[in-house]
Amino acid sequence: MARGQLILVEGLDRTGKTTQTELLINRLKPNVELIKFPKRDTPIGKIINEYLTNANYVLPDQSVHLLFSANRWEVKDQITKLLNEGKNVILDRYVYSGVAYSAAKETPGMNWQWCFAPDKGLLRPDLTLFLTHSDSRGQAQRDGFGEERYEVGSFQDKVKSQFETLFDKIGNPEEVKLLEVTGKSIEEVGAMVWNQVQTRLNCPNDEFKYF
Ligand code: T5A
Repeated sequence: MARGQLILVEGLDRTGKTTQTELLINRLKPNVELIKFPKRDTPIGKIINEYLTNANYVLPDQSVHLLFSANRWEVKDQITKLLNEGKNVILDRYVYSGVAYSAAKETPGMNWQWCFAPDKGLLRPDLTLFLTHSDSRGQAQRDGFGEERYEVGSFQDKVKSQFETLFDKIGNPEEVKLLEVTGKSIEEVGAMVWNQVQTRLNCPNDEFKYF
């Protein structure tokens, strides 16, 4: 049996990742599974959730970074099993978010290389869609923005810059597609996403690749 495809939807906060992954799941049902990172229902995920939602919860930047990475390693075998069973797996955030948000803090010693090191060996997606925008103020006006720790406009600009560095350094241009969402409706973004996913689904499945 051919393995499933690993498709990642990345982006800044409130760019519509969850909206788009849900649309994708509906299109690909029943042969699909969604995994959202951080996966907040695991023991490690519960600590991450507390950190993100409680501004008074103190953790060193290094510790929280390693927790986010450990949260991905917790689920690696589950993802591999699903793909081997022929299921397509949609990821909502993954390694690139892990590196970009931590490196954007500009904590001494935590450059992108340091942040990337613990994720080396995780499965590399067959397709990565990065939802990007040219105006962070537009995202800040969307429902819910500002409720969690990293949802601050100036920080989001640094995160965006880190994502761009990362795609340049560790992203394969054949696998990473940047989708500009500024001023586009949910349906318009959905059409761009589906176009890329359909193209990928028509490609033959090859060997697993790893970061
Ligand atoms: N993080 C994450 C790390 O620091 N390290 C890591 O390793 C990982 C994995 C939580 C935080 O954790 C950080 C990054 C984050 O700061 P999260 O749970 O994914 O990560 O949090 P959010 O990015 O905030 O994700 P959300 O799910 O809340 O936002 P989405 O998914 O980008 O946006 P979505 O789809 O929920 O849409 C937001 C609103 O916009 C509307 C929607 O209807 C909704 O109201 N919307 C649109 N409106 C107009 N036009 C469009 N095209 C729209 N698309 C959506």
